[in-house]
Amino acid sequence: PASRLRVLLDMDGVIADFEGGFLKKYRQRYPNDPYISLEERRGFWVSTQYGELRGDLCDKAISIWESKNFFMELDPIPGSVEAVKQMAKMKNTDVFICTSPIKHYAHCPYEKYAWVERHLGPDFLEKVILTRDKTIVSGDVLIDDKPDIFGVEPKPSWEHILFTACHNKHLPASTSQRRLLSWADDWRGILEGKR
Ligand code: BVP
Repeated sequence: PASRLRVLLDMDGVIADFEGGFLKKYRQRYPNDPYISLEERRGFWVSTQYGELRGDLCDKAISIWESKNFFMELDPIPGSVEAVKQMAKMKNTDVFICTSPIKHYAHCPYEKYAWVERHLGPDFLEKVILTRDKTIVSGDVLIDDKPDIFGVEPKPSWEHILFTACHNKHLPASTSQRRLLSWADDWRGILEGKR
């Protein structure tokens, strides 16, 4: 029997534009405070870099993604919706969205489901995995923009494909980590290579 390929897709930074949504709402809410352009972003944690810019900006950054409608109103990453829908229609392929909600749970988990329903359709609600530890989820590939993904499982079953984002594009080419540069890049080739 042909074995199926299981693909895990991160949400923020891979299918939903967390960085762009953050910067837009941060500048609207704090127009008189300094900000970090997407070109200047370094490191996965937005809050850390804002805290380094000025101490009080860490909490101000956090206030943005803890606000109602932040996750709901994120734009899709260019090409993501079409790619995910095409991927899910491929033969012998199971696609899941594997995303870590923030610990301030008032809005984020609900809005992530609502975003998936709105942009990918109600059938995709079956495919949502909310977890703070992706290492315990099994799969063949995990496409994620976070460079370091750790948890209780020291040997996750998936190969991590690093999705290029403003905060990771300057990292030195790693021998162990392959990249997907964008949704215009050859994601089909990566999947075929894993079968
Ligand atoms: O829900 C997102 C946003 C949040 O962490 C989660 C990352 O999930 P994955 O992309 O790994 O699935 N988040 C939180 C902070 C700071 C918290 Br204090 C941040 O700087 N960046 C960030 O993405």
